[in-house]
This record gives sequence, C-alpha cells and structure tokens, in this order.
Amino acid sequence: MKLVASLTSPYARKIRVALAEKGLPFTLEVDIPWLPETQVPAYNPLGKVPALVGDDGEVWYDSPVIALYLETLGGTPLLPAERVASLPVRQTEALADGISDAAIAAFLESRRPPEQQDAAGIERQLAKIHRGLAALEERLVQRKGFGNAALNIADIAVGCTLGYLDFRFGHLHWRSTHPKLAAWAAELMARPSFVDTTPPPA
Ligand SMILES: N[C@@H](CCC(=O)N[C@@H](CS)C(=O)NCC(=O)O)C(=O)O
Repeated sequence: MKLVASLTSPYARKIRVALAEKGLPFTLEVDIPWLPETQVPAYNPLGKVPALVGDDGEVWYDSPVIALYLETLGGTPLLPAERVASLPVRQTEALADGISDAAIAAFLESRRPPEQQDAAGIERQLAKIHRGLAALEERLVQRKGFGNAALNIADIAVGCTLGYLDFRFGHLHWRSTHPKLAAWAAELMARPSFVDTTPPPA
C-alpha cells in the first residue's frame, strides 16, 4: 500500500496517524501538490493529497474515503461498524476537516502579495475557524462523536486540525480560548503516531 502525501497536510496526517494506529504497513511517497513537478494528478484528478494506492492498484481519495477503506483492511477499528453509530463520528471528522479547509484557505490568501489579498475573505475563513472550534468543544463536552476510551477517526481528525492550527496559526492561541479542547488534545498529541507525524518546521 502506498500513501501519496505532503508532510504538512492535515488530511494526509490524519491518514498517516490512522495507518500507524491500525498497525497497517505502507510506504510514504512525499509529493507537494503545489510544485510544478508534482505527480499527484496522476493519482487523484483533483490534484490533492492524500491519495492512497491499495495493494490491488486501486487509488482512493479523499481522506474520509481513505479512512473508510482502511476500516475494510482490519487492524484496530477507528469507526463503529454500525452505520447509525458511525454518523456522529463522521460528523465530528467532517467538522474538523472543515476547519482545516478554512485554515488552509486563509493561509493561502495571506501568502498573496498584500495589495492582492482579500481581507474580507480571510475574515470569513477565520470566522469559520472560530465557530468550528466552538462547535468542536461543545461536541467534546457532550462526547458527541469523540472516541472516549477508544481512539477513533474523529479524534485523529480533530488532533490533526488542531496541529495544523499550531503549525500555521499559532497566533490564534486556540488553547487559551478552548481550554477543554486543549486539555483533551494534550494527551492525544503525546501519542507516538502524532509525535512521529508532526509537520516539519515552517
Ligand atoms: N477533502 C480533502 C482535502 C485535501 C486537500 O485539500 N489537500 C490539500 C493539501 S492540505 C491539497 O492537496 N491541495 C492542493 C490543491 O488544492 O491543489 C481530503 O480530505 O483529502
């Protein structure tokens, strides 16, 4: 099995953590989809990472679909097999991924020359991040979709999104504004699967 991923993508990190937690062997092909020489479109027509090439040659994207595919391969389950029980987990995963979507959009916009930046657009994305973090903390308090005793894919997605905020948006200080999320994440981020996939220094 081969995972095509960049080392900074929170979605790719989600899959790397899931593979490690499940104990599934894979090779990592590092590819940065923004570079002209990228091979990512050969795997995923959308030109995005992660993409996973199964042992049978079938290619899977995007990260929620890859996570579902991994459930079919065995190893520690990260999603309830029962469809109704899996819904809140997938909802929390989608919320976390959506915060990453907003953070990446805001980051990319902020890298454009200042005179070309859409300040209102950045504010719009930042509002999504703030609302998303509040919703995540509320779901954590209600234990809605989080794994409780056993780690699940939503825990992993939330951890990777918070890790992305640490990586690109340290100035937002999400831990001060969301202390319950911070206390929960401290334990998660100490797991070897998270430590080993920390994004490289920016
Ligand atoms: N919904 C997708 C999002 C994937 C995504 O946006 N990946 C970014 C890297 S963080 C990417 O490859 N962007 C390249 C592009 O948009 O051209 C998933 O969960 O896999």
